[in-house]
Amino acid sequence: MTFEEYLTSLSNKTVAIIGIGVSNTPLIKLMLRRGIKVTACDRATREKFNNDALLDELTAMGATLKMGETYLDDLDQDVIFRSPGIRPDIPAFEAAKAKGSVITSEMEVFFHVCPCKRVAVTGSDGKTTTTTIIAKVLEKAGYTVHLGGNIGRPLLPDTNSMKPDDIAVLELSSFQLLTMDTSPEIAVVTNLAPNHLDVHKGMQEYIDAKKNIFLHQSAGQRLVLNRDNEIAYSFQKEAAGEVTLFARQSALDEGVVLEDGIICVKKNGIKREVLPVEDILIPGVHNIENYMAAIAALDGIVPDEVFRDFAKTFGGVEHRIELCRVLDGVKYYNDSIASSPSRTMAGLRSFKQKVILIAGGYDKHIPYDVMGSDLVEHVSQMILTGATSAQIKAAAENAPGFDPEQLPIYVIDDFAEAVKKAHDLAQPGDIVILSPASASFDKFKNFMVRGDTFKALVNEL
Ligand code: UMA
Repeated sequence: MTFEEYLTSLSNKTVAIIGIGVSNTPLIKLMLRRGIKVTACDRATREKFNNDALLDELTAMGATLKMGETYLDDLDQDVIFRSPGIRPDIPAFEAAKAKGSVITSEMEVFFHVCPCKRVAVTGSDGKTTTTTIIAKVLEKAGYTVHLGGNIGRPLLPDTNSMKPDDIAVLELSSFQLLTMDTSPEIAVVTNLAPNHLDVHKGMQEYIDAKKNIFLHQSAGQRLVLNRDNEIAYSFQKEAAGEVTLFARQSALDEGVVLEDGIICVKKNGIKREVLPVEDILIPGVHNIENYMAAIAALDGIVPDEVFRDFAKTFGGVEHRIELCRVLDGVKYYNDSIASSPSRTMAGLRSFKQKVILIAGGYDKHIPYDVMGSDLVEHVSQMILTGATSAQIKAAAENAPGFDPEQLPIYVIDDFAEAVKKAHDLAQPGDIVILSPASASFDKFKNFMVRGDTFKALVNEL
């Protein structure tokens, strides 16, 4: 089905769109422009939503708005789009389904109507950087690329401008994958570790959601898996497509490996050197893994030299170990994207020296003990701010080798004060990094606002 045919099929139907956020807003506008009857719903009250201009615009375009506590009451539209952050099995959706409504999402529909090949990346860590590398390398190789998904841009509204020879490159979250019944031509799983357990029913549901990235593939399609991550590797058993493994640590006879500091592709008994690690500008072993995943995804599609040229100049994605200022010999890094312990651990390990860490944030009910040893090993002073401060403090204090003299910990709830404290503590040559190991929602709208706030505060120092 084309997107046009899909839109036409909605012309005599009612549509509810739940969540007026990044995923859905462009879709709401497009449907209204096509004369489709849309009810746009959001749990935020008008006041809390804090964007009168948008709400007025939607109303002027013909939308019915349902805001606040009762936003899910009496859902009975023919088609209901949910935002990624809303579970598909909430009672309001179940009741609507029983009355005949179809529950779907922007991403599900996009997968059904996308006219070109799709490369999609999921995983707990490394998704955005890997997705960005894949998209930019494909562009350098001459493809027209549409980059979107969890990275922050919905692609469905742009479907009509896509050509069959283009490539859509998508970052997919577990929330988006939860109900997906289609898989991309090339699927990449970077790694899996506990995350989002505040929304998912448990680790198993999180893993099962991720599997939808490849379960609906067919023979000949490609699945890229991380051999070093046991959960990701276990997906091989259920793969319908052809599996390409990558491994920074494990030995492999076939796949993408790291040997003598060079990322190599081993295929049919022949080894090809693709990318020397010293050519990779962005720091950290996790970024070597991100390149390995991208090379596995695009092997045979993009010439090796494109990877080599690209890696030398690509400085990374905003909010991901982003160098934001050098002041009085102190380097300030914004790693606001690090919303889980594993992410912060990867960030800490990418520096050769100990760092001054600012961490803490919204509590997703995930374990923090895992990061204790990394804190002791890689952090010289720690400033904790936000809801998870106590858990992170305990993780450090309970770790083997913890010494309060070697790792002083300051708990400062006010974010701006925490940044000032880091500045007061830092000496020339030091590194200060915001890498919260927690989501941002206790104090900020999202990790981007948190990162922008950090950068603004650092620039005011
Ligand atoms: N809302 C409700 N009811 C709810 C939950 C939310 O009405 O139960 C409303 C909110 O008030 C808000 C709107 O829904 O006004 C949308 O909020 P949202 O944040 O859930 O969704 P979007 O703004 O559409 O953003 C989503 C992703 N957010 C989540 O999955 C939580 C964005 O990823 C993504 O970039 C965007 O779609 C485009 O695809 C963010 C994220 O944090 C960056 N993702 C998680 C991660 O990467 O770890 C999964």
